[in-house]
Amino acid sequence: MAPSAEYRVESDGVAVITLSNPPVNALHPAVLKGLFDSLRRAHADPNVKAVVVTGSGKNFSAGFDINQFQKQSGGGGIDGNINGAICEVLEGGAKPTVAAIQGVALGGGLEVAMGCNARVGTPGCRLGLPELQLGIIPGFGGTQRLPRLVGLQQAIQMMLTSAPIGDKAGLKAGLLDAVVPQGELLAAAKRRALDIAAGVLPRLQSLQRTDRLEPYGEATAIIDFARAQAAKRARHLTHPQLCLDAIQEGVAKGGLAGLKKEGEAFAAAAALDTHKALVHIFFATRSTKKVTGVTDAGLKPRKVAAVAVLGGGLMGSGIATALALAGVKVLLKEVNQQFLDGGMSRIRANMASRVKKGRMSQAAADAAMAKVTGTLDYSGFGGVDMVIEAVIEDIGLKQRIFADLEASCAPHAILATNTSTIDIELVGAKLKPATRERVVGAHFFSPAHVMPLLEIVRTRHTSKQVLLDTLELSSAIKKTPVVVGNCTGFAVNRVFFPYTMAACLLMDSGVNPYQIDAAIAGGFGMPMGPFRLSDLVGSDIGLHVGKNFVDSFPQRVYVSGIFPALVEAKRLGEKSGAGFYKFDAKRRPSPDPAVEPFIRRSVESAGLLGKVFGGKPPKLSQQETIELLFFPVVNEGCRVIDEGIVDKPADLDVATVMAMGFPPYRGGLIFWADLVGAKHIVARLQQLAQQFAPAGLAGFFEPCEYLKAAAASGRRLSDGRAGAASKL
Ligand code: 3H9
Repeated sequence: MAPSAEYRVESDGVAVITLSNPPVNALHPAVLKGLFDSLRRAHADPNVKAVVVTGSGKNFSAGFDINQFQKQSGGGGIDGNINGAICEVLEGGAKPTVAAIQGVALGGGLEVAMGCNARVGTPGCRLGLPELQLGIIPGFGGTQRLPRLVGLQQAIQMMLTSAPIGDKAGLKAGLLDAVVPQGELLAAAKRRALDIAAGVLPRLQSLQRTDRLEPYGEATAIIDFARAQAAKRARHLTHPQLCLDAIQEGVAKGGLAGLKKEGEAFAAAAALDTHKALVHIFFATRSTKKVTGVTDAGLKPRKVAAVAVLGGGLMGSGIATALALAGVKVLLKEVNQQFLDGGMSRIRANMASRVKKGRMSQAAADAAMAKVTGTLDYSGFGGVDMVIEAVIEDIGLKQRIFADLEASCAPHAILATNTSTIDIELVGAKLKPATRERVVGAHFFSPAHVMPLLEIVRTRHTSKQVLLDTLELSSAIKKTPVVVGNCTGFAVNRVFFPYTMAACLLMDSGVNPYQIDAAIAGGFGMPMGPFRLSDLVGSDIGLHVGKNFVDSFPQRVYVSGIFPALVEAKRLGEKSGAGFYKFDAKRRPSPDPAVEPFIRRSVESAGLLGKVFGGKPPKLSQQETIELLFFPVVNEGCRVIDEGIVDKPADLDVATVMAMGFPPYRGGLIFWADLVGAKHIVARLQQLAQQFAPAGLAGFFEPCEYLKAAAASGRRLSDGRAGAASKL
């Protein structure tokens, strides 16, 4: 159905304009033009007394069509003349207007509704201005109308957090004038519109209102506070400040001046790379569900209603929690009663923590908990649709378990392993060929009930149906899936192994690890630096996982002496109270002088200072530190693309953002690398390879063929490799 705004005049003299662009009635230019033309028609028609604007299907509108931002530069080719005029015509045209809101009214959708003289909502509707999460600011007058409808304090909160509010909060705030059941929406909106036309109700124009705005002094203080908060929370981002500029102008000089400033600030934000990166992440996150050859193969996903989880440790209990929260029946198996009790209480604690944080009610937590049953044997396994094995990383044990599963489960049941280090084909190696088709990796990230990513690892034998069903399950449990090929570390851990290694290489060259962490966290925007991350993961785990990469890719690894030394001294990180940092009782980190002798010995045994730097520790700028750590990561990411481990480069962007906290406003690893430019990355890696060659470490930096080819041809790394043989 082509995007449009449908127009009809009903017998009571109300013109109903329906925004129509399924599934969310995004405001495509054709919808906006349709709305504008319909409004002019209604205002000019003497038989029309009032106007109701609504949306087709389940939603009012999710705002401006974000696809347009990708098609055209500088804010999506927005027609400022029409768009500026729409709200003017809605608000102050010849006939009063009322918005009838069901589902979502977000961004431009809510701005259209705020342009109307009144708003009627339905239970469950969601209202918000989430433009900032796309790197822009509201551009249809939202920065001016929302503060005038709900007050500055709440309006700023809604814009800066991008979080929508529901019908009850909307009514309380004054954003909605009434909430009625869905079946009565249109009638209620029409009644209100006719009452306004008849003068029974006042015709309010939100841009003119001053009753909800805080007095000037208070308003200025609120804006100042918001500026400081935004600068602290998002120090790399300028668009929140641009949004506040527009709000401030409106407060100081009135709504019309504010609208003008909003237009300028919108254009400035839309020109930033941040906007392009965040729009890229918006679509990339939704496209990971579409896997070439799987989701387009004409198969129907089967519902996974019951799942057995093997192992109630940290991962197993987290996975069980995620499943139960989504209403999936869970059978949790452990080897003895004590371990089973431990697993069940971990799940209970996960639920309790959500209740405590106000993220769910006690009743909902109880209902979710009731979905979980404990067991010590395989007797109930014949009734499950899927098993997720989350026992310790021991290949012999896993193979024995999978043989038991082959015997105990129904022939359709998916047999998944949550291993992060073991070759999935080896796990299923001893099974019958038909069973091997049902074996897949379901790699959750810890804590599994919190982290949003699920790496679905396919082997050469995994069937398309099994992948499709696992994709379906991931949607059901609200995880973003990324289907990847089977290799050491799969996609995420493999791409990031050079990160910790490069950090250690710098430290072993004499650079202070806390300085490195500061450059990567504060400087680049990662949630924490590599040494702080190592303390979180545990140096024992890091050492164990690192060995896999040393075995798999010996030509491009750096092995520091620091990890074996820390493990031997039981400096395992946060869990043991000290690692690179020391931790207080509340697990807050601070630099630890006691780690210095370990670092000194590691520097001495590495010998890099003498071999590479002539005895003088290098003085690296923040930018040089970022490049030294991230360019080897980009290099490995390019290998992963080249080998067809991911379906498309954008999947790697989503995976790095969701699993590693790579800043979304940089667009993910490969998007960021394209902004930096393959040419620069290759030149720098070659220079580093040369510099570290005397220490036998040229291979660690040597750029791969994919990267070099992109640098030579000018192709973007995110274009993927033409004609690449996919492993998927
Ligand atoms: C704006 O309004 C700027 C203005 O201030 C002024 C400009 C001058 N456009 O997420 P889902 C698609 S900026 C185009 O899977 P859910 C989405 O890609 C906009 N497409 O479902 C997906 O397509 P596909 C401010 C959109 O139920 C399909 O709809 N608005 C848009 O989990 C279903 O989406 C926002 O930032 C759009 N605006 O969540 C709201 N929205 O099936 C962004 C969605 O092909 N949207 N699509 O993959 C959302 O937050 C969620 O999509 C929503 C539905 C809550 C609406």
